[in-house]
Amino acid sequence: MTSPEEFIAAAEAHSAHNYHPLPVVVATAEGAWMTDVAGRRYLDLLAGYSALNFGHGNRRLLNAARTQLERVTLTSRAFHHDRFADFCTQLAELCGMELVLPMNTGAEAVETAIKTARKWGYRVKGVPDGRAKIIVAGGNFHGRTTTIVSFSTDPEARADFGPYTPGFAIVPYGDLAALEAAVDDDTVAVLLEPIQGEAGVLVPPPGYLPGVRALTRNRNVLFIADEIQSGLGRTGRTFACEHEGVVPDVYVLGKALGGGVVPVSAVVSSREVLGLFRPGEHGSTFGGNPLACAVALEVIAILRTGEFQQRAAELGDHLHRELAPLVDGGAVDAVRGRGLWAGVDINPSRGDGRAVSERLLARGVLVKDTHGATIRIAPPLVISKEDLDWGLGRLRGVLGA
Ligand code: IF1
Repeated sequence: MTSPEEFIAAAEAHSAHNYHPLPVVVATAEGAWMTDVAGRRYLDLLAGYSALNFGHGNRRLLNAARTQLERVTLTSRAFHHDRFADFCTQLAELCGMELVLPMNTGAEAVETAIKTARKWGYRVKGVPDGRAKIIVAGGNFHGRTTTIVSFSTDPEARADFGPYTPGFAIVPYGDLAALEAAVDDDTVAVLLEPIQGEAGVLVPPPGYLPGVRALTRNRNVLFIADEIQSGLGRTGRTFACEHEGVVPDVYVLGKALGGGVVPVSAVVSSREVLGLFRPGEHGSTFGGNPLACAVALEVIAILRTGEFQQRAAELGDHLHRELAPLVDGGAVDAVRGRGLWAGVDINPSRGDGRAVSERLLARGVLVKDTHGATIRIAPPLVISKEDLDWGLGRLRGVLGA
């Protein structure tokens, strides 16, 4: 039998080292648990960065995929197929919007949203050609394409990838006055994560998102909400914007839209905005393919019940009640988040995020560190309270709390 070390050595010998994975080699997974090549089980508190909201091996999603695999998996958009209309109709309805432009990865959907906003700026708002400006927040993470990293504030994400795409302005996240000052006649959109994931699960100050909504409406600027990680149940609502009673002009969705089975992403907006595209102006070989639509239709059906949103809200309250005392005990400097999603800043006396992640790995729990001292907790929304408590017990143990 091949040992984990042999798998890892072979992977490192033949792949680019653009990741530094934890030393675990997963072979199978079910629900909130993964099993490695040696048969050891791990509680998954990362859920593929919220792509696996509905759990590993979700029966409904696998059955939808299995059925579609036997019918047709790809037609390209050169032809229609019989799952496309339902997918677009039902996703638009879930979002309370009119049109859908399907893509595959989150970054592709963000790039699509950027092109959409620019086109709207020139064709509807009347911004002079080439002058469109999009405002983003410091600490943002929207993907890794050269245009997206052009407006990243993370030196690691940007270094060596210039020259950078112009047309973006960066303001501090949560600072409404700075945003207001940055909006000018060439501004076509504000692009924000309603909760910043990579930055450490940063929830903006109450009133911020409603302020962004009012400002963008008053200044004829599109409000684009990147809900790729925060959306589709993670925070206890279908969309994180809902917690603040905000409906953006454009939703950017991904990750859990494909349930962790296939990459599915989409831009969802009004006819005024997405209706501007003409044939040949944008597209993707796999965007809106039959297999993606079949799985995403099942995701939408699951979300329509509200069951997972309710679970994430209730179990998320429990999660945050259990994490709060860690701050008082000195093991943790801060806890942030909403629903079944938390960013935990480890006190340096207990080690950095990577060290804590490795100690948790040794105790059967998988988390991911971000930016040194923070670990993210984002289990599949199917996790049981007992398993969540077991995982939190392991966290207390490795923190000496
Ligand atoms: C990796 C981070 C999280 C995202 C938001 C767009 C995208 C993402 C809000 C792009 C993707 C993933 C990428 C993944 C790790 C993970 C991540 F650490 F990179 F930043 F979740 F916080 N908007 N986030 O969170 O979507 O193109 O990846 O499908 O390893 O790069 P994508």
